[in-house]
Amino acid sequence: MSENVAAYMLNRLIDWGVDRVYGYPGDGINGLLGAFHDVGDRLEFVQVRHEEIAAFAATAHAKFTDDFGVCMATSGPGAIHLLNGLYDAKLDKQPVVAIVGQQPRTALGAEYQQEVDLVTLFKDVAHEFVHVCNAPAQARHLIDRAIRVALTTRSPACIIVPADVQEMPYSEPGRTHGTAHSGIGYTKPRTLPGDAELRRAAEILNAGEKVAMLIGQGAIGAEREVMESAELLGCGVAKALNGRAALPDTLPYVTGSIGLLGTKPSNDMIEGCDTFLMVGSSFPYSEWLPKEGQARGVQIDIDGRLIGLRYPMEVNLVGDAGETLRALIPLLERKQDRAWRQQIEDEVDRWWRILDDRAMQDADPVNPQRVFHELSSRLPDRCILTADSGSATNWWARHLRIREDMMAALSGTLATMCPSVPYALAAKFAHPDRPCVAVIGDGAFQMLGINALIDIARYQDRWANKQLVVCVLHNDDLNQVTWEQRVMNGDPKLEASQILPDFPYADYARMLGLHGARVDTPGDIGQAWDEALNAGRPALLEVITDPEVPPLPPHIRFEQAKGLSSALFGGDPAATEIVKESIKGKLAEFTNR
Ligand SMILES: Cc1ncc(C[n+]2csc(CCOP(=O)(O)OP(=O)(O)O)c2C)c(N)n1
Ligand SMILES: [Mg+2]
Repeated sequence: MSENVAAYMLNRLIDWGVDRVYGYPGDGINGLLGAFHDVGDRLEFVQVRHEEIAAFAATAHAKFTDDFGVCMATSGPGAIHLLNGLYDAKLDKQPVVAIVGQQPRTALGAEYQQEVDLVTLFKDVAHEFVHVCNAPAQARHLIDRAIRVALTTRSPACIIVPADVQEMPYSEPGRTHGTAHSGIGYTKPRTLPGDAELRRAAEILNAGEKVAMLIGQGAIGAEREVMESAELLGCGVAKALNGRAALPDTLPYVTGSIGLLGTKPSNDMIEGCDTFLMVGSSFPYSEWLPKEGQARGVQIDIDGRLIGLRYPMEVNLVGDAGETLRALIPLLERKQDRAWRQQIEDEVDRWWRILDDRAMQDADPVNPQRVFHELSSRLPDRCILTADSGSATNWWARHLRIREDMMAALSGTLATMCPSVPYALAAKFAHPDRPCVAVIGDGAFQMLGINALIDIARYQDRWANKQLVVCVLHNDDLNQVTWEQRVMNGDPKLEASQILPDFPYADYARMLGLHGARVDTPGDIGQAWDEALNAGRPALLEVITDPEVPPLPPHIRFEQAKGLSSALFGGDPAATEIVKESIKGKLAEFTNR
């Protein structure tokens, strides 16, 4: 018997090198699921607790490999559940292919059960490619194109396969009018700007006296080139969150993250620079970039649609970060005057001491900064770090000294809650030999982490290296938003929307057969990290942290200070504690001169 459309599609994925599909079943994809019997262990269906986890995992697969991720869900509700994870891929520019079922063609238009207009549903998130497989002969080019479009445009692509088409016998497209005859394979192009543009860029960079560099995820893999150009330019390098692991924090001129979650050296460097070089980043917040007119700008970005968007650059170099820097380096003159560079290094050195001090200050019961401070020196070699969206993202962005050969990811642009545990799952599947540390707030853990931890428990035996720690910051609060309400809007904490129900996170992990530890004393954190990292199985570290330690930017801007004071005077239930904690943080800056 000839293979059906579903089996053909799976085999085609295998031919493209796919070996894992994250998904969840439903009768809309019964044909595809049945076909997994035909392909045996050449393609694995990794069942996760929620379609959103599947989409996050596929996104993370793309983030942690050079490849694309694949997720699969049933029609209607399953497809809808994928959306948030697919938007994460879209906004962070990751290639993901989503394959979803649909009701049989005979039912469509009949207000049938689970009938959702899936093309319209996916039209925004997968705007580069969303198509329905209406005839067997389409299967080949739909798979080929979805993958190639996802890789070329670095975005999600979606194929919708009605249930009846999945079961139809596959037939190759005839050599007739109205058919397509696609093939397999994709090679990344070398993209490099022209010589004249490179020379203009070099002129600007050579003329500058105080150069600042900002790198993002596009600089991942271009570490050597970034280091060499930073050396020549005598500049410091700030990192957008998605480029957190592009350059080690152990280099003395790396100023760390930028923006609301950023560091003071990054802020000072940007405020003081006369020349601005942005590489592979689309960092959005203009108030943290140089003022218009302050600095001459050069940008390198692979995507011509995005370049020149955040700051009016004099030269926009469309090209791959590594390739373009390699071509630029011979044109750069080494800055003789190293005073600017020295000033940056001194600031960076001082800032790390401030952070150490801040982390060691008392809080009630545990200062969240201490959790990251203790982890930083214990990060295993080659470890993969994942973070969620919440107050912990601030500490993750500032306090961890990322070293060479590590990877890090979070939902940088969508900034959605919940990716951190699904990302960790996908990290382990993609790199079973590497340690992984995921951090997440209690709100996000209650939202989806609880479910994703079941997946970690289930699949743990598959991974050669068992080091996987999920650290939950237990503060009984949706803390990041509580602070945003205070600082941005000047509103006191609204307890009805902000306070979380209690949950025994460590007990829960133990119930799942994992190592679970609960810490409520600052002095115990170091040992708890050691035990969790060496438990011989995945672990959950629950730390009871103080929600009144302000995750404020290094330089509170006037509007934010104004907002905070009106929140405190407006009857915030924690006003006194906040004032105490904020003053302690500020004092650390003055005592570390
Ligand atoms: C899906 C989603 N819903 C809501 C938000 C808004 N939001 C951002 S951070 C946050 C609070 C997260 O709380 P928690 O996970 O407990 O972390 P904490 O800030 O307390 O450390 C919320 C509600 C979001 N980013 N994503
Ligand atoms: Mg919380």
